[in-house]
Amino acid sequence: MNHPKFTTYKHPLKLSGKEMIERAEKFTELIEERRSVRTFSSKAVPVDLIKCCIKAAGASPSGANMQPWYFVVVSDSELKKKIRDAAEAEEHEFYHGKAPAEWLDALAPLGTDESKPFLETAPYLIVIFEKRYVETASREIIKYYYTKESVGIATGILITALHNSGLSTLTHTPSPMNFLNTILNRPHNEKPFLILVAGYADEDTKVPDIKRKELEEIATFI
Ligand code: IYR
Repeated sequence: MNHPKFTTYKHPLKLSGKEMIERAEKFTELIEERRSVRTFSSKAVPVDLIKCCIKAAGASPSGANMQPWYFVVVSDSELKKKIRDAAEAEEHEFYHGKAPAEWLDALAPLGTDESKPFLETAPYLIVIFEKRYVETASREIIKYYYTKESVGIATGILITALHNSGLSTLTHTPSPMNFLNTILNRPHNEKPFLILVAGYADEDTKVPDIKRKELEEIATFI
């Protein structure tokens, strides 16, 4: 057994109570303005911005610190087209037979259908993979823990980091998504988690008029 090694930790911020609340309110105001968008501008986004936000996502907590995430940043038009074609084929199945009526009813306010032009318009498709285990050189399988939870948290931080830098995103999950392993040449131990479409929201972007739940509906203080 390896003995754990510890180093001193101090939170980087040292704020007064007033500063803390001001900072929290400012952040909440900003993140409350986050919306998923389905129309993107093709305006270029510097790849360094995406790299920086992925670094932020890589600082997420994870089960046994296994960091079970992998990000493939797709900007190549041919690859984006391949992903769009494969995703639209799955979505066609979904909207024309696979999805139960209740699911289609729940989606109706969003106005979605099988057409996914944003998969080609947006400058980046960040394909997020969940590593469920790794195989060592000696073919030993090392299991990772809480991979879905960990990758979900990392995705949340990535969405937040992108929004914080002025970009919009869409979490997109055509199902099944195994075509992503083929197109992006990723190994079997990686399961596609979602496609995070990222770029500037188009000037004429419209979003459904939906409301967020009130604090009282989502939290209890006991
Ligand atoms: N994957 C489909 C359907 C869809 C499902 C959910 I849950 C959404 O929140 C939105 C869409 C699509 O992308 O159209």
